[in-house]
Amino acid sequence: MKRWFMLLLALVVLVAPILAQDAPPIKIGVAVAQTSNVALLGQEQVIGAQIAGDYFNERGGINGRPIELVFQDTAGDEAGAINAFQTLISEGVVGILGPTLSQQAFSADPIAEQAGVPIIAPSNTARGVPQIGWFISRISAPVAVVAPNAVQAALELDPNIKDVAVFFAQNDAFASSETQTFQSTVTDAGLNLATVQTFQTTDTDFSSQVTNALALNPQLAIISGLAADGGNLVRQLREFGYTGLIIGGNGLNTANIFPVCQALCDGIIIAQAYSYEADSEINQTFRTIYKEAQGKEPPQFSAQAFAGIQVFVEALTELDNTVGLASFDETSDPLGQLRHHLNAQILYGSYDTPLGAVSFLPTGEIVQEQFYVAQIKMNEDGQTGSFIFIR
Ligand code: 1QQ
Repeated sequence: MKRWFMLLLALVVLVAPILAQDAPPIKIGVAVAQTSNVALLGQEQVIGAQIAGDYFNERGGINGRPIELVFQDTAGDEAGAINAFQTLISEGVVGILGPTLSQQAFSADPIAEQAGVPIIAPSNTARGVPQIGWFISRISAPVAVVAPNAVQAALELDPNIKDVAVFFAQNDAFASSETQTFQSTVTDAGLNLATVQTFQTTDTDFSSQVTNALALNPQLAIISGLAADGGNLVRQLREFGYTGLIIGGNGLNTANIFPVCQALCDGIIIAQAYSYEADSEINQTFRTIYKEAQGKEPPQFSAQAFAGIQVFVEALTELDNTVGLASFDETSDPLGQLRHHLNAQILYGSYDTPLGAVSFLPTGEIVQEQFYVAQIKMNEDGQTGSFIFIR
């Protein structure tokens, strides 16, 4: 009896990986901005997700069963994100990494919630995103905890800061959320919030906002917008003669702003939810792969996308180890059941990612320990530069 059992066990152990390899790949959706102005941010997410897809498949995928990343461009608006989500959901993905903007998440996430599809937000940092529903989690720490670090760093660089000019894009949910955090951090630090200037993410001319603000002689300017508008605002602040420190929010957190503000990007301070210097094994592995492919240090948005795919892969693997992914095939709704249990597992697990050790609150909010601040250093050529960690 015992011998038979051992033989059977040996057979299962030997055959299961072979069967797993024959099983179709597990599809994970990636819905980020590959076109439009928002692609300045989304391109970095595509790269991070692709690195994760290759890396985890090389290591055997989900217990021998490969994953397939299904990319769907959201472009930069709500309609694009909704379309991408709907397409991926009907293609049978087990979950979706996306969208790029909080502004898009508030429209597209309710569709995933309704369909019962786990979402991991790679870069949705506005207040309220995880609260959209049970299926919505984020791997991108909220501006409320990340952004204040930039103000502290600015005060360390220039203790004489007293008057602050704040700028924000009022047509963007993230920028409107981030500016609230910046404004309360400024007043809580006993600084004078000299002026709050508004703009649109589609604006290219900021001369009236800049003129209004510079009339008040601020020593610190804080910008909450996206990459193209934010980069142009930085450029115009400098062109109009502003010499004080500039903090850029998360929307400016990419080397893709370098072509926009060029040499005038120099010195921008940006809080970070990731550092390529973090010395964990997984981060140094990710950093090496990224550097070999891209010839530069990995940025936050790539690291967050990698970490999001990693969470899907590790949660699926754990689910396979505990109940077995094949067991869902015996239910009346295999994909629906898998999606539901996958979401529960995502929330339950903890993950050693390039962002550090992360886990989730029951709401889907990320629990992350370490935050940083970087400052942009432009090279002599005025075209290339890097993010130097100052905190
Ligand atoms: C958000 C963001 C964006 C600026 C990241 C791409 O943080 O929309 O929430």
